[in-house]
Amino acid sequence: MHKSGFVNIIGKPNVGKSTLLNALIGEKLSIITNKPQTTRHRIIAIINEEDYQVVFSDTPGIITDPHYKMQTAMNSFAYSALEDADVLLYLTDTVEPPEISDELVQQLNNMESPKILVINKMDISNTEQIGEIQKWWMDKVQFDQVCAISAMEKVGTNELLTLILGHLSEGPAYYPKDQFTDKSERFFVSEIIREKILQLYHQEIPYSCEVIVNSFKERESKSGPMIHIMADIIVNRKTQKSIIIGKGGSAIKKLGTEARKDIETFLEQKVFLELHVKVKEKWRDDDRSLKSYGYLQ
Ligand SMILES: Nc1nc2c(ncn2[C@@H]2O[C@H](COP(=O)(O)OP(=O)(O)OP(=O)(O)O)[C@@H](O)[C@H]2O)c(=O)[nH]1
Ligand SMILES: [Mg+2]
Repeated sequence: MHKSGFVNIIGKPNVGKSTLLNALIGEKLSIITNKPQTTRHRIIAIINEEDYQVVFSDTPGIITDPHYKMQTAMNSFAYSALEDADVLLYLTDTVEPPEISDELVQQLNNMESPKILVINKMDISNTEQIGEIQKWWMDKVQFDQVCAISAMEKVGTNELLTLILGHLSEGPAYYPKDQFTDKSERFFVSEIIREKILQLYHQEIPYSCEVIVNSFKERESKSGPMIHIMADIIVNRKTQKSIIIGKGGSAIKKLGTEARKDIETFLEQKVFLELHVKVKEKWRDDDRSLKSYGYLQ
């Protein structure tokens, strides 16, 4: 018998959804930072085995109070994961006080598919905190199962996978068995650059940036084949452009070096990375920009 299904991870920003996705598939696919709203798209990652295919979705953290159209689009990606889940993983942690809208409670309780409450970051929580969080959630939502894990330390993640497989029913492979994501190499390259922006810059800067890879070419160099990548960093205001660049170009140089190293690891190839900064005022509220950056259809 061949089993398959869509297993969708949702939850508030920063609870560790992307860390869990990567732990489940055993690869660094989704970017992870200690800043909320790191993930902006729905990203599919597939586990392919002879007798099953699990299609996981990582989603943006649900934003309670979206300020920009971009954030509304991010929420739509998260909510879309409620619609096609064969199994839903609702991820939470014990770090931030629990919070959920009545609307989402209702949506969760109306779902027919099994839903598992996953309490993450058990490495930094005690039993009492986990018990309290579990009680708070179980009073609101009728979860089928609860489990505590540490996605970062991969504790409890194998047991979670076993639980998930137990919920999957007989079905065909939805994707070719050699495919492990729905996103392109260009997408992951732009995500790696964005991850470095989130790590290296402060306050509003990372949230004002978008990264677009506009050229990706294999070339011969003296030291062998090399991928030449050109990417634009879009910022919201002129002042942000000079912050990204830094004094004498020092900040963007550091960004380029760090991003290139991780891109080389990801692509397993030598990379030449060229970054350009462009200003596009209020792009986060501009339909045309949002469309061309993949936030709107
Ligand atoms: N201590 C601890 N930290 C964790 C664990 N899992 C994730 N983190 C940290 O929590 C932070 C957020 O992790 P992400 O995986 O980016 O969280 P996310 O839910 O995908 O966040 P958004 O994409 O912003 O919605 C990072 O600093 C992670 O290292 C865990 O099990 N234990
Ligand atoms: Mg994420």
